[in-house]
Amino acid sequence: MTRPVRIIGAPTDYGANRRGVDMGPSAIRYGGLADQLADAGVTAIDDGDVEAPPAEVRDPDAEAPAEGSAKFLRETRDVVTSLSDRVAETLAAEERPLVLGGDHSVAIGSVTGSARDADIGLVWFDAHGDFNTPATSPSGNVHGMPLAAVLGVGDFADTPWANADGLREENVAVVGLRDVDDVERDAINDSDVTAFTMSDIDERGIDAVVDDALEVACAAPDGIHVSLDLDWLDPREAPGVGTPVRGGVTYREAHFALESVARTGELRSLELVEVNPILDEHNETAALATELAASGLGKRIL
Ligand code: 5AB
Ligand code: MN
Ligand code: MN
Ligand code: MN
Repeated sequence: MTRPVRIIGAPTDYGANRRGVDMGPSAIRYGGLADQLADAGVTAIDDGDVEAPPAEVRDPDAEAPAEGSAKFLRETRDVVTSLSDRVAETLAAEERPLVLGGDHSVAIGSVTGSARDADIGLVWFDAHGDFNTPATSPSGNVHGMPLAAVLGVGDFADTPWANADGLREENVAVVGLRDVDDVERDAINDSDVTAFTMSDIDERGIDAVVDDALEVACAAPDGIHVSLDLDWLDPREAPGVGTPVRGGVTYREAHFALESVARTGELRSLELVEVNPILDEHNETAALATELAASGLGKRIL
């Protein structure tokens, strides 16, 4: 782990219904990120946040979009475009981006930036598939669409700013699914993405499932991006998220998974998303996110 880590905050809530997720970057910093990274032996530089004006300032009329659309898509485009540049510049400087969300729509920026001039793999730890498109989304919330967006699924084929150049479905693994919409399910099954449900983890254990997911992603030549939605964990461990779903992974399973990521030596970029301090209990979800980042970045116990 010689590459310095560059922390980039993306304080958005455009993609989610529940306000407060835009305070995620400060909550994660306040939750002890610098100490955790120092503990992991990582040199970290905090680059501050990309600009993301509050939703009210940007587009007061966008709360009620027409059916079959996506809320705040223009605002999302502006933020993820600058995030994408920051991530790509960080990698060009031989540093490793650590992106702090923000709602999960920020992944469009992280992944497109990481996959610029590189063929990368992607591991998506999440309760949800995030495989909706504006046409299929039941909510219009873009945080339910970023995986489809970066892969150019459906309407997103015509949305170049959202598509990741160097990412193929064959190198994408989703882990921990337990809440998937009907049309989304068909789209995932029709794709070449490899998806593991919580039942797969129940049946085979976290180690076998994460090994398989990492094998899929690490088949790409230029390293992997890991996108960690905190709702991947059980809400008892991670209450501070906007869309909690019972039956998630435990504290230890999550650490083990991130430790497995570190062991591959292939981690190219990492992001922590969907931490909502308004819904959290004493900032524990943010603190947990910092711990998991340390595990992913190679914190050693012995
Ligand atoms: B998250 C839902 N599928 O599209 C939708 O937290 C939920 O980034 C999306 O995983 C959850 O609105 C998005 C119902
Ligand atoms: Mn989720
Ligand atoms: Mn998500
Ligand atoms: Mn969520």
